[in-house]
Amino acid sequence: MIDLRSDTVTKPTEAMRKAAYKAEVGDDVYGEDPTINRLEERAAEMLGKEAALFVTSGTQGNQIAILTHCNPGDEIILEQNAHLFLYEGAAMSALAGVQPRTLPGVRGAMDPSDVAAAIRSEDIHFPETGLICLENTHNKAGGAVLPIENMKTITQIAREHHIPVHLDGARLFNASAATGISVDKYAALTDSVQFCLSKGLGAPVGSIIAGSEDFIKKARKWRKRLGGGLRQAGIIAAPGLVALEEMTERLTEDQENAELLASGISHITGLEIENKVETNIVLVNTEKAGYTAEQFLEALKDEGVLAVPFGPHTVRFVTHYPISGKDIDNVLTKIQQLVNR
Ligand code: TLP
Repeated sequence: MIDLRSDTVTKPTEAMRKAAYKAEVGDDVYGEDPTINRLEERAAEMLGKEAALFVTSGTQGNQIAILTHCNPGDEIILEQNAHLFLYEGAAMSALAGVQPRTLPGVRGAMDPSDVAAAIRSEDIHFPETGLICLENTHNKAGGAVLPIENMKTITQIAREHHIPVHLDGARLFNASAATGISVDKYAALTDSVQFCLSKGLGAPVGSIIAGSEDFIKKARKWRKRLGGGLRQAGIIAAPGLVALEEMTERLTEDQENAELLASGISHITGLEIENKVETNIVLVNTEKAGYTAEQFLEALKDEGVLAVPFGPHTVRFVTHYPISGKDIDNVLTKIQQLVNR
């Protein structure tokens, strides 16, 4: 099987497994796990933030950020196809007691004037605008990179209104690989940031949230409240350190493979590429080939390729370690055979 369902399916490298085996550990609730401490320090340094916290998943990191920034009854402004809105089980409402205020986006980017207009004024009837969330790269928009100018304008508006901004940077390193803009430049624009170690960076588990010392101190307490206090978890943090040291540079390969896949598919009659491929995600429309997404995926599975549905006629492919150019050639041959049938 060639598994292009997500970059979450990556398996830890040899170096990660060795690092896990050898990791020095301690009780992290007491702040005594040296490996977790090193991972948090290194991540904070790379992002140019005062402090960082190792959390179990991107969802946990995003939700802890919301719980830390907001009060129950607040409203959060975010793009209408944000992962936080579509794919986190309404956790922001279930856990933090906040409501989402979604705005349309172009390739995941909200119009700054829409954001300004959506900020609540002082009125006894209104919720408070507690947070603005951005997502870079934007998953549902097909791995689109949020333009840094768009981020700057929105964060400027937020600052004028004293509203914090959180960045769901699950794939921030992919954005950085695509633009050459370092992750700390993106992170400098927002009060908090979450990125995943367990996607394209290949670690088996975990995400990082980063922000000010004060933010992370409160976030650490929220993680504990959620039952996310870790003990001798250096064994899962050690692969995260390897991910940061050894796996960021190679993300350009995933991008090249995504471009290769998109270019090949664009020559197959009946299939259309829906997104401008900027990072490691390719969205394919199957309607003109006479397939729903589910039918196409079923047939593709019989050919030995996995992907996921992203709409009634949209299929998402994600390239990741260790998928090679040769694998992509194989996938293209299989897709061609499927469409010929
Ligand atoms: N995305 C997963 C699925 O949940 C859809 C995927 O396969 O792409 N933010 C963004 C932008 C994400 O894409 C994801 C995961 C998360 C947050 C949540 O991360 P995890 O899965 O670690 O909770």
